[in-house]
Amino acid sequence: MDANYLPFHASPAKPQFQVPAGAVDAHCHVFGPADKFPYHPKRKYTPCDASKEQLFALRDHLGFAANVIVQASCHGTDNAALLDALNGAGDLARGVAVVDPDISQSQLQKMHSLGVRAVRFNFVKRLVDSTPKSVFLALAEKVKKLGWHIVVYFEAPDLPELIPFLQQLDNIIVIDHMGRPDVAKGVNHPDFQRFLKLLTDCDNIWTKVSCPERLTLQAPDYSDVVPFARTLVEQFPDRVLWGTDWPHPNMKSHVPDDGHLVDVIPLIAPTAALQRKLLIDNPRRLYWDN
Ligand code: 0GY
Repeated sequence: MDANYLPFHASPAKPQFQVPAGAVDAHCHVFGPADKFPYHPKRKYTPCDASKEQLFALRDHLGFAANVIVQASCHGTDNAALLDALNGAGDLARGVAVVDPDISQSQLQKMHSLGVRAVRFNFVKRLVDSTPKSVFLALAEKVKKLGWHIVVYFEAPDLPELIPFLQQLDNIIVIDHMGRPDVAKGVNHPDFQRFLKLLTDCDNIWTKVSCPERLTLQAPDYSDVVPFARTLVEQFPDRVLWGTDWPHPNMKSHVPDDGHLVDVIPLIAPTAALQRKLLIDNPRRLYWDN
């Protein structure tokens, strides 16, 4: 693990908020263990190992019924750790892979049978070398045959440049971490209003109202992030997902307590109906009903 890397919380609190039965943690990762699933040679960071067993124990501790496990950049396009975790979880997990452009339909089909339902396009420059958009467009076409969607990760300053690309995709698109807004600017700033307009204009675009720990300027109090997530949940109740982002790679400010992250949910989804959509109906529709 990198010298300045902060390992995940060793003993997160039991949340005060009890998630409804069947709830899905729709954004989390497994890392290694490196002796079995080595990190990718081109990775930009080396994390602390975070095994499938540790993920499943956290799922149970927090009260979730299932996970969506997202391939992280430190494993590149080698999805072995992800597929191993999906295999170990059975019906209790689905996956988001990162794949090479020349992947065959039969390799994709095999991933599908293990629970993969999406590919991730990562535009965050500190995490990956850039990929031409034409390559991503071709991949999006390829996975459409399986009914897969696209998970997209970028940071707020990159949105204007990415909008035409996103509008060319007709798969369902899920944008990670609310497009990573600068919360100091407030929800009324043109940057976040641009993000809201994108979701208003394109009904195939969803987002994860996740990562207050990455976005806050006042850790470990996440109240500055709440208005952003709550606006999205209230305006687009059928197109939002929630996830812990365990094991929280590349945190610099603090180590989040996953129990406290769960306690943010009722602040961003204040009614039982909104909580049900966010935690059950939406992820089940996207990851389990196909
Ligand atoms: C996240 C966030 C990060 C890392 C990755 O693929 C990744 O390595 O997604 C990050 O550093 O912001 O979604 O887990």
